[in-house]
Amino acid sequence: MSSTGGKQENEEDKLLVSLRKERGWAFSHVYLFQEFWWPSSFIQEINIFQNNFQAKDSDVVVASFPKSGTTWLKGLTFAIVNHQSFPSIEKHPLLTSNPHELVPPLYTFRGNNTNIHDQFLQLSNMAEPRLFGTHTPFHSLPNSLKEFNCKIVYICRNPFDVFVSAWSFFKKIKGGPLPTPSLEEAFEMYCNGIIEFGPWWSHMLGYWKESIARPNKVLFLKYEDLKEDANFHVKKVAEFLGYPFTHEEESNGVIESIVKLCSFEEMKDLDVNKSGIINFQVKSFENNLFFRKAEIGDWVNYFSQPMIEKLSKIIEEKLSGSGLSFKMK
Ligand code: PPS
Repeated sequence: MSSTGGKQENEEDKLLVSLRKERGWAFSHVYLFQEFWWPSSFIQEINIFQNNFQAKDSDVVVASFPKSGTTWLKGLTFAIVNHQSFPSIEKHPLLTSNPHELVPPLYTFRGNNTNIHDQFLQLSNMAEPRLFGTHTPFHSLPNSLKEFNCKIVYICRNPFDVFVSAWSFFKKIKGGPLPTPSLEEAFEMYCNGIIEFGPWWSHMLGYWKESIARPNKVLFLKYEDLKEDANFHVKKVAEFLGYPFTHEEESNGVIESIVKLCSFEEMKDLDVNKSGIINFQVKSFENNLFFRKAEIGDWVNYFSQPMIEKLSKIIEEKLSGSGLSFKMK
């Protein structure tokens, strides 16, 4: 790392060597660190952020397991929090920027050449409220984010569709030296919890339990519920985050226009999302890859009967007693 040079790199190497390692989906390897599977580039960031990131009470974090509706929720959250700054949908930043640009990932803020001190300075100078996205499991979040009064909105999706969405996505992106696992290989890995940021059940349960213990801190949403009644959930998110709509805004259709602006149909057809590219620290992605089918139940086109039985059993075992359940179709 540029800030501390060779000694730091040595420490990182030592840490990586000590961790259990498996083949990843998008990354050639993932490492078991703090009970979750991480690409190597995240592990050092996690450590540094856990101890040094300074949350602000006004911070808003959009958290998710990958392929659960992150792009959608980032768009909605940005539009909700800024609804008074951008009352005109015609000039809205979401028409020209992908939601991942407007709600940047917490850990990829640092460009390759920026040292950690400069990164934290940039973070502390960001305009408030700062909006961040993260796939970090709850228990690995920076301590201050967990302790301060800032808010976390988590989006969860049924594990069948998450699997298909993740496999379809990872298949399209250029990964490491190894080819993307086949559907069958990926399914075995998924059932063993081995996927970037997995196990998915621990990820979901971490935020689920926290949302029950601290409902003012963590709002737990389901992709399927959002699809069923987006207006209701946009209102709920706005109230939770402390940016409620006035009666006048409601009767002027502000909620409906935000829902429309962030709808899959509108977003996927924007130039920025058809041809733009987003550069994260570890990888670049074509924006169009974040928009595929956006259906509930597309998994039926990919799953054999034995796969259905196996994943259903895992969901039952892992989530049993938690109260967390999903609409599958
Ligand atoms: S990522 O890479 O983790 O940020 O991906 P994520 O955004 O979580 O998940 C991608 C899936 O979400 C669908 N999508 C949407 N659904 C509804 N509304 C909107 N606006 C929207 N934008 C993206 C996207 O199509 C992926 O789902 P699948 O099932 O693959 O189509």
